[in-house]
Amino acid sequence: MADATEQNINFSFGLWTVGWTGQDQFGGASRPHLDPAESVRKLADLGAWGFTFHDDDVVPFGSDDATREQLLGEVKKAADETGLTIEMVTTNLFSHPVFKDGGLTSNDRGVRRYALRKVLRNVDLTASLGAKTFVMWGGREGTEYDGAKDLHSAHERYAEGLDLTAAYIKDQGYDIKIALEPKPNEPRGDIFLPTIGHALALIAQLEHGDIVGLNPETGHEQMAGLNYTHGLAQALWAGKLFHIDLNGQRSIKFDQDLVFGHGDLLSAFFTVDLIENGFPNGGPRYEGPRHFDYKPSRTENEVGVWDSAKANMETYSMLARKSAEYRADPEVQAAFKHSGVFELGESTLGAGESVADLLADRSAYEEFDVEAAAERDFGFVRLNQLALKHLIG
Ligand code: ASC
Ligand code: MN
Ligand code: MN
Ligand code: MN
Repeated sequence: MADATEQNINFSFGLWTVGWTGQDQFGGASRPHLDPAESVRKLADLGAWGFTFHDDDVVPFGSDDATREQLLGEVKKAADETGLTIEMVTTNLFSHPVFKDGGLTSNDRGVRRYALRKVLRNVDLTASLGAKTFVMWGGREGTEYDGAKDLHSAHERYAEGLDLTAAYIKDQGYDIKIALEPKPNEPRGDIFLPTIGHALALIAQLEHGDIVGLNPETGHEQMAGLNYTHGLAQALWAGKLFHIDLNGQRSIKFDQDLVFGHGDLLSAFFTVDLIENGFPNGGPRYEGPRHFDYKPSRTENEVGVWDSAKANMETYSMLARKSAEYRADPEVQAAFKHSGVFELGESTLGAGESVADLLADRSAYEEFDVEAAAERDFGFVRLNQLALKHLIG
């Protein structure tokens, strides 16, 4: 796609996205199966830079080793021929009924050991393909009933599984980072690590948390009523934004996995603004691929599959251009200044100032004119309207 190439944006897609056949809770597939290697070629034609997959997207669960080698070989060949980068690999610990009570946190110890073996096998695969990110979405890690698990043990086992995986990566000398993907619910009633914040808190408790970070998905945060851009910001601030899953979601309901921007468009604008332009006062930047994890709606046939894949890149590219213009607009910069956006970048205590100095500073409290300060107009509405004008004006 001209736009993606022009702006040199590294767009990437999960093979399970375009490959989704439309099977849902209430009905069977509405589209035929797509050959993964063919999808790679098609994504390359559309202007994508890379792709990702779950083991089971390419190699059906239970395949023998020869079949596995053959099917992986076909996808590798497609990657080589098209120049597409395999940037991330992930493990399916959710489809087979053996994982119905979870993988790393199943009450069944045999299932946990099996899940860990499946994960480690895919860590080896990730390394052999040269991918740098290993995503772990614990979709079945959770409960429907609060009494179904010892919830303390569940967190112990989750941490154990993650630390063992991270330690294995280090022991093997692999250049791979783990990215955890939070989701509040679906398919479980309540999933462990429901939000970015929960995942960050768990990572901080790990022994090998230095190579464990996040892969936040737009819709997963929005399903919890949370602000995706704020979540990305906190993950960046913590040095933990390793990967992203971009898509669209219309408020708190089932996981829609819409095209990026087809949910909350203004939120998508600010997501792109953060990713492409960084924080107004500088700071850490997201350097990874612009990865889409969406589902072409069940109403579409193969035409709609590729139209929707293109729509993700097109929407992102349009928002990238519009957010660049927004930042470059002198009126916006003046509005930032008026609103105190730059002022928030200044530390609250002055250079060399101590708490004792603050306590001694009468102008900070005793003589501070709270009434005058309370009268300040921050101009946030005007600033937001400027964003809207750049977005749709
Ligand atoms: C993933 C991931 C998800 C789920 C979902 C599977 O690996 O990031 O959000 O699996 O896409 O349908
Ligand atoms: Mn989703
Ligand atoms: Mn998902
Ligand atoms: Mn996802």
